[in-house]
Amino acid sequence: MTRASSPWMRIAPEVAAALDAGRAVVALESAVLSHGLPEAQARNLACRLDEVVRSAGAIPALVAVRAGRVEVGLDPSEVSFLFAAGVVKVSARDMAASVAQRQSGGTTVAGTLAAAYAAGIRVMATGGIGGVHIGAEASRDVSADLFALSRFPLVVVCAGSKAICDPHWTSEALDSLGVSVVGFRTDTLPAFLARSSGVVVPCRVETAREVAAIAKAKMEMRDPSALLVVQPPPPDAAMDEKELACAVAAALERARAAAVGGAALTPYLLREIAEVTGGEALTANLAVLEANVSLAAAVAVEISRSGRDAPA
Ligand code: PSU
Ligand code: MN
Repeated sequence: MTRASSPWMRIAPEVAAALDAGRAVVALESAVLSHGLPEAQARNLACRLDEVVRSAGAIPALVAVRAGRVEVGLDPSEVSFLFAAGVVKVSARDMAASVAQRQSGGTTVAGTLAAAYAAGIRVMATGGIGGVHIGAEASRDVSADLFALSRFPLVVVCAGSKAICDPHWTSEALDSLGVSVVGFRTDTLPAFLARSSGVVVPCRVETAREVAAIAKAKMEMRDPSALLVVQPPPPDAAMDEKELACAVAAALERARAAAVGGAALTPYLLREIAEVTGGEALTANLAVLEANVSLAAAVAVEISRSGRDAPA
């Protein structure tokens, strides 16, 4: 199959060539760059994640929307537009409008899944997915990431749902949506920056090859949903679960007092949590992203090795 760019989507030549040849490609989200981290860290992170994917033998495909075009495969040197004024956070619901209205934006997991699927990419990585928010009984705030995971058959590597979500409710929602969750060297759902939420995951694997085998089985069954691989943060960077919960509670309190809600809530809370923890959360966040991208690249390499003859 030849991957054609279109008026609304541009697939970088290197990514298109890799996909055509059945080589490993890893899609990366960009909302974490535009809305999740301070600019200096985000710029460094873009370079670092690019290197991590390449050193594992895969091709990175950073996804974002630039002036109304969905870019699949941005070079780290091209990310400046993500830090300009007016850059939006592009979730699944926002994709068409941001294209039609020529906006620029960082894509969330949901937005990235939609673009990566359209481009033919099988694997993506992120830090934490959006989930069912703490306080959702009143706010009804449930991330579109969960529904996107039920619609796009990619392997998605994460460290659970972001810190401001409830792991029990998020796990129940994934269950209801039929999303397969696999613990990578863990029996429980990680709590994003802390190693465990205590919520048991239904399946455990030890190697990237095992993940690839499950992904292949899902593909052969034409299962339309994602395979969510959850990996705990590296031990040396992981935060204490209680300390993290305290920082989240403090940040939520401040958000309530400042009446911040909707799509602006995550970026606000992340800033607050970084501040409350004196930067510890930021360091852990960067380590989590790097570890997840590394695992995603290893999985993509295994899939390309074993699955060239699998049905598309
Ligand atoms: N987790 C983080 N930082 C982030 C996000 C998650 O620690 O920036 C982003 C991801 O892009 C995720 C999105 O897909 O937040 C979910 O946003 P929402 O809850 O508005 O759907
Ligand atoms: Mn939300």
